[in-house]
Amino acid sequence: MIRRSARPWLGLLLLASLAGPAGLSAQATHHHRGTANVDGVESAGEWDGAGAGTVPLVLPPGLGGGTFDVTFLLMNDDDSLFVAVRLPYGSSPPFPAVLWLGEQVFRDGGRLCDPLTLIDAHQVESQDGGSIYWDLFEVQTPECWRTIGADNQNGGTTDGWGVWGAGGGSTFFEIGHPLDSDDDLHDLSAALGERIVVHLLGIGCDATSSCATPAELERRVFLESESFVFLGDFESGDLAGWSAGVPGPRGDS
Ligand SMILES: [Ca+2]
Ligand SMILES: [Ca+2]
Repeated sequence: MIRRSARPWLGLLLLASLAGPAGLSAQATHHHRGTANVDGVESAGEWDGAGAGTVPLVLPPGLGGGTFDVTFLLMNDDDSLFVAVRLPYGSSPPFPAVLWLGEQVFRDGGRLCDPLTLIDAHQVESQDGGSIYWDLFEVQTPECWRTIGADNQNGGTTDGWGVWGAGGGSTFFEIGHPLDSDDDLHDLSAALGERIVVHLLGIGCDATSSCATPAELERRVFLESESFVFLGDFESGDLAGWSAGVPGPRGDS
């Protein structure tokens, strides 16, 4: 029997504590286009069109410890946004230890603590061999105190999919969700011309609830014309640095 944990709250609290401004470094913008099969398997060519960002992850002692570089992947098609990460732990840990990929998306250039920023959050967890997917909903208050809960417990619906799979000594996590669902109150529901922020977290927590140092990455995403999304490859920083630029051809990297 798979035991659900209260991990979404822990994950989102960690996101809140870890997020913060970093140096703004403008780089070229590119399309990152593709459709993932959200099955926990990194199939040949599946993520070739994705944008990528590599950051360090430290696993806690109960998961073997060690520091690893992990790579987050992001891409979209006309309907959905897809994210993925491969974590350096080869099996699903026993309860209460857990591995997960978390994603938060903010509309209209919102930031984590901006008042009334609607945050659509998704999380897929590996625990006891089970795959647990959450579609979560948050609203910032002026005090940066968030209301957090599952969409389907707050009058909404669960959108998207999240699945992990193990093999070759590592575990691959994939999430896909609509760019614009019918659940406007709780979901991203982003329109062309808007800018969004994608904040990603890859994490392993052992049975002592030690989570060591999660991998964390933030990307700004521009929803451009003709249903293309392309990433402004900036780390977090001053929103004044946003610029759409001119997208390159599909497959540019
Ligand atoms: Ca896949
Ligand atoms: Ca939803």
